Amino acid sequence: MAGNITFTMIKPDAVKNGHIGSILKMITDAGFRIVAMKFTRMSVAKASKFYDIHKERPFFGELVEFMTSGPIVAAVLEKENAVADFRKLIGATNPANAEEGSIRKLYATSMSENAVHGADSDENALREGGFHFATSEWFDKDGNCIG
Ligand code: 3AN
Repeated sequence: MAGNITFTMIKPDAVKNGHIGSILKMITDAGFRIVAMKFTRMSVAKASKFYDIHKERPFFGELVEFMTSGPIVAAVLEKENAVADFRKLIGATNPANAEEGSIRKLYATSMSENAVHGADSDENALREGGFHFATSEWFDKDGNCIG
């Protein structure tokens, strides 16, 4: 499956603003299949570990605070060329630079409250998917558990 997998989170701002359904529709309309999905709220410890790669960045504290401020939808998605195609669908990190029709253009309000996360490499997609889901929670297109 590597190469065809990405990992996403619908962030607390988009959840709070009632955009879960619209964002999931954009994702599935774009041809992504849901492999694993859950509605959950991350603890500070879990979010800090998830964003460990950014721990030296000046916005790390703000990022962890925001990502733990409410529930998120976490999901593993499958599609050919998943990571790149999903990054295109969500648009630039800063919504001011996000392309017309992208998820962030429609639903993000700032650099930190930017509605969705998308993994930035095949390796990180698998690492992040594995971080949030046991293999028993991953399903193939026939509905069979992968783990
Ligand atoms: P992306 O999510 O587009 O891959 P990254 O990996 O550069 O962007 O940053 C991870 C997350 O950190 C972003 N989604 C955003 O929520 C937050 N972030 C990035 N840059 C900033 C910034 N300058 N100020 C506040 N938050 C930021």
